[in-house]
Amino acid sequence: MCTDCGCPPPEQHHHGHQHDPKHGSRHHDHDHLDRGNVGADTRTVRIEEDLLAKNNRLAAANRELFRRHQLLVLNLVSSPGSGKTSILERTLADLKEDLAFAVLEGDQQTAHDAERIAATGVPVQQINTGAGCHLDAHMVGHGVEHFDLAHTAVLFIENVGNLVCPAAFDLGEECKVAVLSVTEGEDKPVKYPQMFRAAEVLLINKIDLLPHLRFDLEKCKAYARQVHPGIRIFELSCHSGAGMAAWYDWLREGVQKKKI
Ligand SMILES: Nc1nc2c(ncn2[C@@H]2O[C@H](COP(=O)(O)OP(=O)(O)O)[C@@H](O)[C@H]2O)c(=O)[nH]1
Ligand SMILES: [Mg+2]
Ligand SMILES: [Zn+2]
Ligand SMILES: [Zn+2]
Repeated sequence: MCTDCGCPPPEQHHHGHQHDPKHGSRHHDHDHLDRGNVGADTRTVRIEEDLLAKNNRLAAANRELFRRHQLLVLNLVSSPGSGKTSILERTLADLKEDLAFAVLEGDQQTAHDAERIAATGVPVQQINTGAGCHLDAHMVGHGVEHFDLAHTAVLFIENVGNLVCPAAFDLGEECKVAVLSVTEGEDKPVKYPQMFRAAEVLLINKIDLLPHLRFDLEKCKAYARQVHPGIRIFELSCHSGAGMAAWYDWLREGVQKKKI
């Protein structure tokens, strides 16, 4: 949770715009919390709940917007460097003729990932969170204002690299897709169970490196299923292309389900 790790609360993000609460789900009201005199533990807990409640309200508005546009929205979560942007680059390059994509890129600083995505020709918007360690529903609600959602089938949200905080924040997505690369150690699902419980899908990336590592793939999958029975697991390498076809089939299936 942000209040534990010290990232600034959303209300420190000031707006130069007005929101019209009557104007559908793209616009939301901002009943900013009074954060004065935070000190007592009970008050801290209370604010944590309020922040999450506010986030959940904005996430519900995002979800309604995405539903209206029959949009498949996937929230990519992982530690830094597992290969989220690389998986996106390869996926977009391979599927962009068949499916209309848009990408929201979350990072504390820089537009490096947005530049990598822009090179594929897919619409992309960078969100910099500054000291913040996760994206929240409010940032996503504004981020998607830059896209033509009526002509988009899949929105990828690349979250800030962090296996802890993004687990707690609903963005209005269809589901979280966790990426774990084989260089990170097979025990991460049991060390960060909240994240792997929150994710419906797990992409085990960089399997091209397995011959060089001591990484027990079966144990990793067993750990993931221990914290989340039924989690959907794909083993792949976006460098070699191994296993990408099954991930693409899952994506296409998800898009089809949205059209029903
Ligand atoms: N060997 C190998 N390296 C990969 C693979 N996917 C990503 N990488 C490398 O991992 C590093 C981090 O990738 P990046 O996509 O920036 O990760 P992100 O921080 O999760 O977005 C880069 O040096 C990539 O080239 C893969 O499938 N195999
Ligand atoms: Mg990235
Ligand atoms: Zn945090
Ligand atoms: Zn706003």
